[in-house]
Amino acid sequence: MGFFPAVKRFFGGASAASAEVVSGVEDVPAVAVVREEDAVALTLRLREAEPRLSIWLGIILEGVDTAGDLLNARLLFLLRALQAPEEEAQTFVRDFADWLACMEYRNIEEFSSELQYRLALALDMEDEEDERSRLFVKISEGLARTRETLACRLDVLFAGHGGIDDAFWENLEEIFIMADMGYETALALVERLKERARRAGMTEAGQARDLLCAEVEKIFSMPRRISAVNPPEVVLIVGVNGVGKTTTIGKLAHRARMQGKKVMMAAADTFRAAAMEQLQVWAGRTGALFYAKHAGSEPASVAFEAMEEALRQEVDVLFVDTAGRLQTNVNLMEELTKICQVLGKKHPGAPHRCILVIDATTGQNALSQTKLFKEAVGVDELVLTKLDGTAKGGIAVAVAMQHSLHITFVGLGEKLDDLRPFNGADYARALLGGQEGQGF
Ligand SMILES: Nc1nc2c(ncn2[C@@H]2O[C@H](COP(=O)(O)OP(=O)(O)OP(=O)(O)O)[C@@H](O)[C@H]2O)c(=O)[nH]1
Ligand SMILES: [Mg+2]
Repeated sequence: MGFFPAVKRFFGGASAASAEVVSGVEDVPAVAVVREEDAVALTLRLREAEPRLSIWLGIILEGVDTAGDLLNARLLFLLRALQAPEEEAQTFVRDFADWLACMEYRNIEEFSSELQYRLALALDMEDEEDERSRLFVKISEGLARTRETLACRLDVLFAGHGGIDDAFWENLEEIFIMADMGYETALALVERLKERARRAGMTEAGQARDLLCAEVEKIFSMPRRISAVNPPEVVLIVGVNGVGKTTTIGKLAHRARMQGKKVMMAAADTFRAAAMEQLQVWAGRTGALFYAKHAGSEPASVAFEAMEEALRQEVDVLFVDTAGRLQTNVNLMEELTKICQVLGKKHPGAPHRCILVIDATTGQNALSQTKLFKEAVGVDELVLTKLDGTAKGGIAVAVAMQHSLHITFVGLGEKLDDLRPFNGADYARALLGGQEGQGF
């Protein structure tokens, strides 16, 4: 649920945006206002514009180059135009201004993407076409290297092969292996495609792309789950060293905060003092509560006490950060099992979500990571980070196919807004090529 109920309609009432001085809400400093004549012009332009967040934002930000009063006034104007409750609109603007100051961002290019992201979350507009296409562009960029090895070879095969025969399937299998899917996955995927092609009565290689896209999309579609929890929701983050666990907590906490939730982070990575400080910085950036003990404390005891604190303070979500560990280190994997046990003892059902973070630039090792973490803590979902780097896109297919796990989010960079919900259809399209808007 967003700060504001899903605002999909535009300008429901006549007095959508007012040009009054902001006052009357305690602790909120007066915000500069949009001049009366500008307000009229803006209102008219917004009303005529295509109803998309990026377009509205483009209009509102015209002539705004830097952070400051003008930006705040225009944002408030847009939120009022969308009939956001006054207090929540002001909180949004104030929080954003505070964040800009904290990050020392001044020029609009430094923060416009974050601003659109925050608005999309707060207005519950993230699944709109706009946001999805922004995500698609980013994923496509990250998968550029894989596309060279996969989509281009597929193009050659599909265009040049003519009829479907054994050599076609062998070529396809080789292409999958080269795209980091691994032997087993490549073999299994080809078998599934053969079956699909037989059922569809397909005889020409040129028809195979749609079939392949549909199959990959199917691999990513998982059965629905119960997402309701007994609060606080407890999210345990695990994974090997340096994959982006702590950063992902920061990004997930940011999303939760933008959706109006009270968040706590627990530093159960007690291995390094720097790891606790890193998490604390993320807590500061996102406005989350933070729980830590001294370096070297037992991780399970930190988790237990943080759980107590989260219950006491009635937080909505508790994120538990853990130290990176090799999946083959039995002692450290047992430590994770213990963390799960103490959380569950204090709060039935916890951890409600155990997220395995996988670095998308990793190759086949991701399969063994998934297997062993699953055995130790019963992984519920995967987050795939560093898709913006030289990602090995095929690994997502391999992991999802062999372990039947939801990939819920993808990391597309180091900033707060660089985490997006995973969409199997978009990912398949970015990975396998094919025409934009082909719509599978
Ligand atoms: N490009 C890119 N970098 C990322 C992404 N996620 C994390 N990083 C970077 O990866 C590095 C490691 O991130 P951390 O969040 O510290 O990783 P970690 O898994 O907590 O590491 P340990 O706690 O040491 O095991 C940092 O430099 C992050 O900024 C991503 O999606 N894209
Ligand atoms: Mg970490």
